[in-house]
Amino acid sequence: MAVSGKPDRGGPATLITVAPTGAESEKSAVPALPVTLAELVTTAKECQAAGAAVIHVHIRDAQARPTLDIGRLTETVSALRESTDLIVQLSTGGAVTDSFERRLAVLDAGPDACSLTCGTVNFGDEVFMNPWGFMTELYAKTRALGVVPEFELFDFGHIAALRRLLAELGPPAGGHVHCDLVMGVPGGMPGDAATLVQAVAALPPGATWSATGIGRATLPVLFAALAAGGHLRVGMEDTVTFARGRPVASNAELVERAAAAAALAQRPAMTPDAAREMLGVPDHR
Ligand code: KMH
Ligand code: ZN
Repeated sequence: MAVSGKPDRGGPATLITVAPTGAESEKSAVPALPVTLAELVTTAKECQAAGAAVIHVHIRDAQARPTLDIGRLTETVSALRESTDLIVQLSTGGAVTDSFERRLAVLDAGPDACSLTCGTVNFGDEVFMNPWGFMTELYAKTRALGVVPEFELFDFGHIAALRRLLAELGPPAGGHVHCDLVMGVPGGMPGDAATLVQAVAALPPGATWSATGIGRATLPVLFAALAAGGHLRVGMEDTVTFARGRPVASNAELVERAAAAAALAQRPAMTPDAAREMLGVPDHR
């Protein structure tokens, strides 16, 4: 798949983020899930070759359980930087069981970028907690350390909270606002075209955005995002089913599919360098 990319904001190229692991699926149930550092690095290289420019990272411990261990996170950032050109975005969401303290400490691993969820949301049978005080503390830390945040928006109220955050605390590190609409979580906004169009209309002026659909929402959200001029996030964090009855074989095939759809839409996959320029991410390699 051709990878190109004029870096102009809102321009023709499509930023593809891969979220390869997440914190929810179990390795025993999903053997293709990358859970070791070696598996993650291999996945990252394959996904870059397929058209990804950003990697959204959750890591696992030696038993393949989600962890925010700072030593492992630091090692992961270094390994991904050495082996790929991808922008390394660490998750500050972690798992629903992670404490605010540990989630704030993620930034000490020195990533290029991080996720920052703009509000609490029901998350299936669980609750993903992001109260205002935590959001502001995390945001202030991103600004102090120069880590570029990506604002994760699971529901419409999160867009209002993002606007308040920017108004009260100022612009993010890098100076540019980039959001990710996470659609189709049970408890968040649904993953359909009408909802996507409404959400995009409510974003702060000048913001760029990607979208991801969870599970069955994957393809409707992917096509709606391309049609509406947005960017894409795909990966096994968000879906482990490629087609009805057919498990995902690798993250790379999800990126390949996204890059093929973007190319068909005449908006080919953006290079990591072009993505750095669009997002205001310094090159730490
Ligand atoms: N694992 C979810 C509870 C993020 O990475 O910032 C939260 C999540 C969002 O995945
Ligand atoms: Zn995540």
